[in-house]
Amino acid sequence: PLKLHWTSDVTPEKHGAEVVVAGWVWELRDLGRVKFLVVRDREGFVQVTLKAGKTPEHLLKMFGELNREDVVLVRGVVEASKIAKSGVEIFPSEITVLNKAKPLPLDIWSESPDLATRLRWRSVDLKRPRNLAIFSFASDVLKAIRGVLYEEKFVEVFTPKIIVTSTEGGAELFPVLYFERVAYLSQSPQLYKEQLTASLERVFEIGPAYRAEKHNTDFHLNEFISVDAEAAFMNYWDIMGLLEKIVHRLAEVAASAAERLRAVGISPLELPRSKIPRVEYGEAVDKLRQMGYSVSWGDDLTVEMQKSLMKLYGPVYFIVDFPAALRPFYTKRKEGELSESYDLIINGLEIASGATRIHRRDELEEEMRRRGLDPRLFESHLSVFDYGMPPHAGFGLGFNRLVTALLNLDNVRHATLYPRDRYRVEP
Ligand code: AMO
Repeated sequence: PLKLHWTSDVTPEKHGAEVVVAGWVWELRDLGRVKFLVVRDREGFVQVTLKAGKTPEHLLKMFGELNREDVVLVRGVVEASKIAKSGVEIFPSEITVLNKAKPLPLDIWSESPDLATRLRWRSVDLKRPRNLAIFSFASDVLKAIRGVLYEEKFVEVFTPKIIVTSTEGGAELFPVLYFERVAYLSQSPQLYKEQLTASLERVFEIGPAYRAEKHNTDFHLNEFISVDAEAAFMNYWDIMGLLEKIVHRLAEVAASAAERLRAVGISPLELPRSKIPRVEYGEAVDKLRQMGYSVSWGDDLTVEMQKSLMKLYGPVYFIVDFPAALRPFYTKRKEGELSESYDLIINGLEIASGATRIHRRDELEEEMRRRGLDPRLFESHLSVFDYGMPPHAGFGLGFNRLVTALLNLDNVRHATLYPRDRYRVEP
C-alpha cells in the first residue's frame, strides 16, 4: 500500500524512525519560518512540521497551495516533542498531494450543523472525528457480538431479503416488483432462522431488515441492521443468558473505547458486569402505575416509561413474560395470557426482543388463526414443522439502536451511516 503507518502508530517511542502516513489535511498554520500541517486519518491526527533550513525548499513552497481536506501522503522522520499536541511530530522529506479537495459544503472542524444538513452531505460529515469514533466503536461492538456467538457454537448464515410472507405484521412491508409478481423486502429473518434450527441448530445473521413504518421517530429507521440468533434446544431464559454474556462483553468494549469517545464529547453508558435484572411485565406495569403513569395491563411500554424504570432496575434490564397478545404469532404461550418472551432494555430503549417459539405445527396454526392469519399462506414454512422441528428460542437485536443506547446518543441516525427514513432515501 501507499500508506505504511496510521497516525496512531506515530508515537514518541518512534523517535528517529522514518514513517509514511497518508490522510487528509485537517489544519494548516503558517507562522513564517515554521509551518504546521495537521493530517487526519481514521485513527486520529498527526502534526507535520515544516521548518525553514530543515525542510526541503520545495515543500515549504508547496505548503501555500494546500487546502483543507486535500489527500496527502507524507514521508518523514518522527521526533518526540514537548510542544506538539500528541507529544510527537513528523519532519517531512516528501509530501505528495494525491488529490485536491474543494471547499467543503459544511463545517466539520468546529461547528456541528443541523442533522438534516449533515445527512444531506453524509460522506463529508463522516470525516468528522466524532463520527469516526462512533463508527469505529460500532465495528468493535459488532466484532464482540460475533465473537460471543461463535464461542457459543452459532454458525453465521444469510437468508433471503426478498420474501413473500410477512412475519412481524402485514401492513409494514415494502413491495418489490419481482419479475411477474409482487414480493416484499424482509422485515426479519424470523421464519428462516427458525427453520434452520432443524439442521444447523444454532444460527445467527447480521443483515438489513426493512419496515415500512410510516412514523418518523428518533429511534425508528425503515432499514436497520438486525442481529438475529436462533438456537435449537434452548428456551427464552437460555437466550437471555446469551444476551447477558453479550452485554458483559460489550462492557469491556465500551471501557476500552471510553478514552477515544470522551475526546470527541461522547460519554459511553456504564454497562453492568453483574447479573441483569429480569422484571416481569406485570410487575413493570404495577411499578409504572405507582409512579403515576396511566398504563394498563396489555399496553405497550413507551420509551419514557422504560427510562423511568431505570431508576428501579439500572440502565440494563429484561422485561419478561409479556401478554401473548402483544407478541407475534410464533411466540410460545405460557400459562394464562402470558408468553415465554422478553425484551432487553438498554438506556430506556428496546434493544432486543425474543422468545421461546412454538415448535409444533398444530399449535402454530392455531395461533395464526387466532390472529386472523391464513395458515395456507404459510404452507412452505409450516411444512418444515412436519419433519423434526426441535424446540427453539432466539433473539432479534437492533444494531443501530444498540450503538445509540451505548453511546448515549439522542437519535438512531447518529449511529447509522446512511439512514433510510420516511423522507430520506438518498444519499
Ligand atoms: P422486533 O420487531 O422487536 O422483533 O425487532 C427486533 C429489534 O430490532 C430493532 N428494531 C428497529 N430498529 C430501528 N428501526 C426500526 N424500525 C426497528 N424495528 C425494530 C429493535 C428491536 O428490539 N423477529 C423478532 C425478533 C425475534 O423474536 O427474534 C423481531 O423482528 O431494537
